[in-house]
Amino acid sequence: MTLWLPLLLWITAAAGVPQARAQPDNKGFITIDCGLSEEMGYVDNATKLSYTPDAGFIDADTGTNHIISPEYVVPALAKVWYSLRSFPTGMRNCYTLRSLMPGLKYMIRGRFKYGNYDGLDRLPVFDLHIGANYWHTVNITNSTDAVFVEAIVVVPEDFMQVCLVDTGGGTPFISGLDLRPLKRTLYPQVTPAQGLVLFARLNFGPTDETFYVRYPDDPHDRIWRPWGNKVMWTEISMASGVQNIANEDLFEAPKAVLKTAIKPRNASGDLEFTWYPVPTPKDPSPGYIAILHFAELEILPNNTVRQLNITLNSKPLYLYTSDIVPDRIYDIALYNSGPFIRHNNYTISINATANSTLPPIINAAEIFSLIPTTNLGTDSQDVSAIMAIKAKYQVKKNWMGDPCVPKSMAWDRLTCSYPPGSPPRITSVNLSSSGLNGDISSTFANLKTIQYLDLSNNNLTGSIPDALSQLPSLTFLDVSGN
Ligand SMILES: *[C@@H]1O[C@H](CO)[C@@H](O)[C@H](O)[C@H]1NC(C)=O
Ligand SMILES: *[C@@H]1O[C@H](CO)[C@@H](O)[C@H](O)[C@H]1NC(C)=O
Ligand SMILES: *[C@@H]1O[C@H](CO)[C@@H](O)[C@H](O)[C@H]1NC(C)=O
Ligand SMILES: *[C@@H]1O[C@H](CO)[C@@H](O)[C@H](O)[C@H]1NC(C)=O
Ligand SMILES: *[C@@H]1O[C@H](CO)[C@@H](O)[C@H](O)[C@H]1NC(C)=O
Ligand SMILES: *[C@@H]1O[C@H](CO)[C@@H](O)[C@H](O)[C@H]1NC(C)=O
Ligand SMILES: *[C@@H]1O[C@H](CO)[C@@H](O)[C@H](O)[C@H]1NC(C)=O
Ligand SMILES: *[C@@H]1O[C@H](CO)[C@@H](O)[C@H](O)[C@H]1NC(C)=O
Ligand SMILES: *[C@@H]1O[C@H](CO)[C@@H](O)[C@H](O)[C@H]1NC(C)=O
Ligand SMILES: *[C@@H]1O[C@H](CO)[C@@H](O)[C@H](O)[C@H]1NC(C)=O
Ligand SMILES: *[C@H]1O[C@@H](CO)[C@H](O)[C@@H](O)[C@@H]1NC(C)=O
Repeated sequence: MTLWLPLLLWITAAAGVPQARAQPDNKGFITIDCGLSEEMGYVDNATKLSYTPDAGFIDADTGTNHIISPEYVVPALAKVWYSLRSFPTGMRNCYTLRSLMPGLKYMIRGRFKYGNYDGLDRLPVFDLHIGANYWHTVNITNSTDAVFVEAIVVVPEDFMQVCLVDTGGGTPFISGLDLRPLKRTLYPQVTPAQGLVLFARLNFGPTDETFYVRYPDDPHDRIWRPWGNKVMWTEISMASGVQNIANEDLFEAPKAVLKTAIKPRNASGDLEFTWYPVPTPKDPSPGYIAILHFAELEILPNNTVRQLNITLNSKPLYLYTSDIVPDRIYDIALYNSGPFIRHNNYTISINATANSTLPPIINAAEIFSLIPTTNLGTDSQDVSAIMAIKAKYQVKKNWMGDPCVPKSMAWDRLTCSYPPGSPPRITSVNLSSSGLNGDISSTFANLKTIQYLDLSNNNLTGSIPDALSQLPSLTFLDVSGN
């Protein structure tokens, strides 16, 4: 029997108690409550994680704060869902998360609950980008839904930008943003060139079907959705669960998730899950990977054996997986490294083998689609320089996100070069008649490939920094009218 997988994740958790906190915590977690008007953060009652207001992660005067309509506020709703920030102006608006470890893997998670905050009852569709790369299209289909969007990516720099992109489908908004560092060994499918976007993360068989496992039961703070179907499946659980996580465990499914499983009600039945691929603007048929977790929870009588045959659309799912025997000590995690062959629909079947005397089981599953993360951001020295210039002169314009990428959203008044295979460079800056005040920043000289610099007709004072004369490519400099 087949069960269709859900596309969205819903969650409600207990409310929080206010408390001050404005820094990433000692676990490296950044947990942002977007649109929170209070200056202080607070501690979430359910997870004991500190939520921070979003003001420190976004340019001043960017977007507007709102709260959801009262009819969407229910007693169990966590505080993070009450407020949100919307972005009625600008094609691209970005959050910047700083003090990261370049080259490390991070899980990034946005949350979205529309709750008719604008009184217009108009459900938006918009895109999310991570730095220079497309991440996901957020398609809000119900005002009540609490939508999570998650990716696991390698962060190339010491910062990460998460951008909301207006694609003409209504005003982008965001309720919360979470960043979690991950051990390098986890999720080997994630490379500098490829990220994972969460499709489903399921905890099979918990008796309490409202219980989402997350931090602290999962030290990585993944959110595991309870999933069962009492008509087709029955639950198995073992109080102690599997004993431990193997050293070389690549996915570290938490014990709280592994200690429950499902098996078919009919002892000669199977377990099947089906999903349709969800097309994206960049990829009509994205590739998928699945990670399946198996651990034996029953004490098996002598002369019995539980042996699984796992198939995808009736073909062996992974190499050597036609005779998997779940272990009582360790989680067996089966996974593919590259995407499945593209299909119109995907059905994973977990059957008992002919030799098996017991029905199949499964404890947990994660399914992801793949996104390329190959778009290079602008040269990091150029980015630091232009960010410093933006900050010094408080340039407004559309100066948000990566300066040169994507080309269609490159910053006004900048010109970039796009050398093949290496990061884009800034080649001209034209800030004429832009109301600039103060001295001419020597930071302009950190734009090493700049050819044109037009600062005419501003209120700049002082002398022209010497360093500008050292720039090898600078052929045009206009400081007249200052
Ligand atoms: C926090 O959780 C505790 C224990 O679950 C509960 O007694 C308390 O009422 C909660 N506080 C708030 C503000 O929700
Ligand atoms: C958003 O979801 C609705 C309902 O599922 C669908 O009809 C629509 O095509 C989707 N829009 C986009 C842009 O994906
Ligand atoms: C939105 O979701 C709620 C709760 O799941 C449901 O009661 C309601 O019917 C849904 N509305 C629409 C328009 O689908
Ligand atoms: C159990 O499954 C077998 C094989 O699919 C089927 O023949 C049998 O009728 C099923 N039994 C029940 C009680 O549904
Ligand atoms: C199962 O086998 C073990 C070792 O072969 C034996 O010690 C034990 O008594 C057997 N249990 C039963 C219930 O037959
Ligand atoms: C799944 O894909 C197969 C092969 O393309 C097709 O025959 C089948 O009808 C599809 N099933 C569903 C439920 O869409
Ligand atoms: C597993 O299932 C496949 C597809 O149904 C079948 O070809 C294969 O023989 C099965 N293997 C075992 C050990 O049952
Ligand atoms: C099934 O049992 C037979 C007989 O014991 C054995 O030859 C065969 O290798 C077993 N198959 C698997 C997949 O374990
Ligand atoms: C800079 O922009 C101004 C106004 O758009 C324009 O008049 C001027 O020619 C530009 N300078 C350069 C060097 O392109
Ligand atoms: C320079 O500053 C003066 C007074 O502060 C102002 O009147 C003038 O418009 C400014 N000029 C430019 C080009 O911004
Ligand atoms: C389990 O495997 C799939 C795919 O090979 C078959 O379609 C199912 O019929 C099978 N289920 C059982 C109970 O044998």
